[in-house]
Amino acid sequence: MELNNTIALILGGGRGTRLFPLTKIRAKPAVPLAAKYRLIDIPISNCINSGLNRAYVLTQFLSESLHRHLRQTYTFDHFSGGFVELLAAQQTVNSGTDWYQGTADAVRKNLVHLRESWIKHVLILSGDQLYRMDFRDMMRTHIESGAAATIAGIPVTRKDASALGIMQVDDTGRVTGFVEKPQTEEEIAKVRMEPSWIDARGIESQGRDLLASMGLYIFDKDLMVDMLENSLHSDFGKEVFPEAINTHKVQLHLFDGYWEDIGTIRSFYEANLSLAGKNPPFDIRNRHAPIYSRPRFLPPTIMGDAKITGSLIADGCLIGDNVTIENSVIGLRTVIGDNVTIKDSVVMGADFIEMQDADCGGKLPVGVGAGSVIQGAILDKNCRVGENVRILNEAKIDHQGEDDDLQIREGISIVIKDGQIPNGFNC
Ligand code: ADQ
Ligand code: ADP
Repeated sequence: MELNNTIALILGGGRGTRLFPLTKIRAKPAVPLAAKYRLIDIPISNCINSGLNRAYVLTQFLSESLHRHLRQTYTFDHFSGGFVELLAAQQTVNSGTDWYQGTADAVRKNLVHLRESWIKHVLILSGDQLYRMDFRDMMRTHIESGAAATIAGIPVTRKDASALGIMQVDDTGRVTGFVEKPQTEEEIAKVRMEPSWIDARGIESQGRDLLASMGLYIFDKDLMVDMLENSLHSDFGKEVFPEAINTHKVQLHLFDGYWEDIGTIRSFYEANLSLAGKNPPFDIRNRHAPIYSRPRFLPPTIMGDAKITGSLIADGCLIGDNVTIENSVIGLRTVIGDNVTIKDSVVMGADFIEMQDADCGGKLPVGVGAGSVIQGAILDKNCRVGENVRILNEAKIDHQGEDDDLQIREGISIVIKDGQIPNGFNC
């Protein structure tokens, strides 16, 4: 099933509050993931691996580093017609002064880019999920069912239901009911499925009696344009989709692989760490469907006498002696001094290699200083953590001062990008 009359619109993030402070000074798609990627690499890689090489990324802010990342990573041979382009809310034509209100509004303000007649289908993707999907399968479901819109769905338990859109479908897979983020048992009861329906489709339900929307949609372009132009809907999940199931045929595309929404600090942290073990639920070493990122010319990691277990270590790192790294993700160009212990942490690394004799202008050197112990933390890029620092959050206190270099959110200590933690600091 070719996707040559389809365009992908990747929703790159609204206000970015749930991932704050990682989104404090960057657009959400540019948030580093799994030691050497960025969030946006996941949906774009899925597109490319599905033979779809025309995508727009919708974000709030025109971010120079995101722009550069996309430009330097996703360049296509000009005979292929492929492109990945950033559309930033602050730049839209006729968008007035109000920036994106919600996902539907973000797409509405960019309809001008969908005018070309070769575009028959629009694939709407989220920019903050970790999964691998061949969108050709989804398109097959869409075409074979003759639906006007198709939505990807995954079986979930009640525990997960309150953060997701939950669908009910008939025997043919046509969506007949939908509740966005049900909070009560009554709401859930309205859209509950018989587990046997899921089992009959070759997927073991294992106690999962709900079908969650993955926030991935294929729309016939004309329907989508019509719905957006003739309504004030601001959100796909809350408004466009519920209306579509009443007025058109909307089909479920059932999926049962690994899929995680990584739009909150905790889910982002846990998804990163889940990749670090021996048998990760999401395989970054899949040669048939690789995850792409910007090619870099980095030296190999240089390691002293270190003990590393269940961790990902990216290129260009410098790791000292008597270092212990356990269940952690160590990003590009990370510098770790002697006698350091890092456990259950995501260290994003640095944007540059700081020379050993560099004059840091009074700042501490970039990286984690000798003798420090870091546990349960996210260290954003270019952090300067001093010597004998202890970041353990033993008291389990949340501390959310927006401008502070160290913040604790959802129980996770976060050192913000370019943050500095003085020698001997203990938290
Ligand atoms: P949410 O993820 O809560 O639920 P939403 O906040 O609308 O929905 O975000 C969807 C995607 O769009 C995210 O990737 C987000 O970053 C991005 N986004 C949000 N506002 C944006 C804006 N103004 N401009 C550009 N991008 C924006 C949705 C569905 C649920 C479904 C879950 C699955 O509404 O039904 O279950 O996704 O994760
Ligand atoms: P990575 O993806 O390798 O972490 P980035 O794309 O974020 O790297 O770039 C890291 C830093 O390097 C940027 O903040 C910027 O200062 C610098 N940089 C990278 N590429 C360029 C470029 N083409 N021109 C200018 N500066 C660049």
